[in-house]
Order: sequence, then C-alpha cells, then structure tokens
Amino acid sequence: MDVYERITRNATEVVTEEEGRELAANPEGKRAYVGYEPSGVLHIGHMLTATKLMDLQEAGFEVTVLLADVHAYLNDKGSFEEIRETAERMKAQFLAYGLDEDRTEFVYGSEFQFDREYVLDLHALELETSISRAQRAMAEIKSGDTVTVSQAVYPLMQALDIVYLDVDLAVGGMEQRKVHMLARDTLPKIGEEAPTCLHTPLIADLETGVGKMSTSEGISISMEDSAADIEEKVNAAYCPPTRDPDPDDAGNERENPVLQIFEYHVFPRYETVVVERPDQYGGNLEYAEYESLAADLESGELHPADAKSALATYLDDLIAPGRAKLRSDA
Ligand code: NAL
Repeated sequence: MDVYERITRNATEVVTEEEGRELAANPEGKRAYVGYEPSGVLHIGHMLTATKLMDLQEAGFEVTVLLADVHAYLNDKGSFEEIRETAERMKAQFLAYGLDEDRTEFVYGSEFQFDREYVLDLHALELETSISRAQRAMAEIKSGDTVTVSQAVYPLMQALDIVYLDVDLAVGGMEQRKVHMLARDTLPKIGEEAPTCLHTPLIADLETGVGKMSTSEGISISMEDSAADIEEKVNAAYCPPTRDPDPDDAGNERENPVLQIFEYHVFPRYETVVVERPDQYGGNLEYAEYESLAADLESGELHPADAKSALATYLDDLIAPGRAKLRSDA
C-alpha cells in the first residue's frame, strides 16, 4: 500500500488533499495528533481514530494523544479531579488496543494550557472569533442543552492546542470537522499556520442504521463489554441482507453498521477475515478485503446472521486486551 493510501484509507476527507500528499511524500518523523475528552472507558468511537493512528504509525508518523482534561471540564464532564483519574485509565487502554508504545506520546492538556503565553494567545483567538462561529463549531461536540461561555472557549483552545503541540496532522472524527475548519480560518489571523486535518467517518447507530452511534443515547460498544455483551449488541444490530433500498424505507438513508464496523475496525487489523459456517450451510468463508465481504452480503451468499456472529468474534478479540487491563486496574 502506498503511503498516501495508507494514511487516507477509510478516512472521509483530508483537508486539503494537496497538503495530505505533501505529508505522505515525507512522513518519517511527522507528528499526527488526536485529542480525546477523557472518559474512563474506551468506546468504539475512540477505537476508530486509534485504528487510524496505527495506520499513521505504520506510515512513519509519531503520534501524540492529547488527554484533553481541561476540555472535558469545559464540556461539563465532571470535577477536574475525576477527569484526571479517568484519563490515566484511558491511556492504558489505548496501548492495550494496539498503539505503538514507542511512537505514542500522551500529553495532558492541563500541562500547557495554563501557561501565560497560551492564555494570552487564547485571548487573541477570542478577539478574532464571533460567538456564533464558536457555537456552530461545537454543535456536534457539546453536551447539554444550554449554551455556556465554556463551549465557546472550547474550540478556540482546541485550535490553539494544534499549534502548541507542534502537529503536522490533526486527526479526528467528522464531528470535529467544524472545530478544525475554525482552526484553519482563525489561526492565520494570529500569525499561525492552518493545520492539515484528517477526518474519520462516524458509524451509524447500531440498532437503526440511522444517525450516528453515540455513547449518550442508543447502544454503543466499549471496552467494558463482555464477549456475551458484544454478541448480544451485534445480534440486535441493523443489518439488511442486501443494500437494495427497502421499499418501506424510501428516501430514508440507512447505513449498515455491521458492514461499517467490518470496514473501519476489523479489516484494517486482520490480514483475512474468516466467517465460520457449518458445512451444511456451505462451510467457512474467507475474505482478504472488505469489498468482497460486502459483495457477498449483498448477493445473499453471506447471511446477516453469519456476518454478525463473525463480527462479534473479531470485536471481542480486538477488545479483549483492553478489557483485561480495565479489570486488572479496577
Ligand atoms: C480534541 C479534543 C479536545 C482538544 C483537542 C485539541 C487538539 C486536537 C484535538 C482535540 C476532544 C474532542 C472531543 N473535541 O470531542 O472529544
């Protein structure tokens, strides 16, 4: 796989493609960076960007994971002390999930965000940004219904972090896109460079295939799940046997979350994927790439129940080391 292809596989977009190609031409020693609001347990959204970080490490990038403790505080996720504790646990789970320990640096936001120079730069960004722009950037990130001043400060700090951590590539889910666009527009106004950004897709709600999977509503998968939990959740997932439009579903764009998880979580981590089937149903199927599995589901060669059972097995295998870590730390 060529470097640009590895960097961008399964990504929804790179802003801009030209900047992405420049990075790909010379990736060794470049730094990519993802920030997470600490929440004690890794969930499938964290795992999706983590898989992208592994691609980047394989391409030669160094990775910084920002444990965004101050951001979580600004987003009403608890007391600062609680947040710090959950961040420690999260770090161990990221490593257990497969990030390369020698090429991953973990940084707490609070290590540098209270420095005088940082705070003054933050105020400079505040001067350059309208309240409505900051508010719009937060639409898909903020928790709670009320709009608070903290939510306007949040995206500006995220923009500034990209500068302070000296990052070549900012990585995040599509829900981070507006914050990154704000960063690209605003940082040049205070004399800083616009960051190159890479965005990963959002996985649809597991049960309905509509909207995005979320930890706050609906069903999510996390490192706390037992093998039986995963099996139960995957079995209940929306997975139509074909991608043909359902006549009852006209105009309603539904994704197939089972296929999405195969594509974004499983295939990037395994050379081949085996779907076990009893001989009487045709025996095992083996796939070297996602597209052939999706095609078989569409043609009816692969039954949704068999696809789900395989997915549950692979997800469990991916989660097992982090789950063990969680339990031993508890
Ligand atoms: C991500 C978050 C917070 C600060 C960041 C700084 C730089 C790059 C990425 C960052 C957390 C993220 C979330 N906004 O929604 O979890």
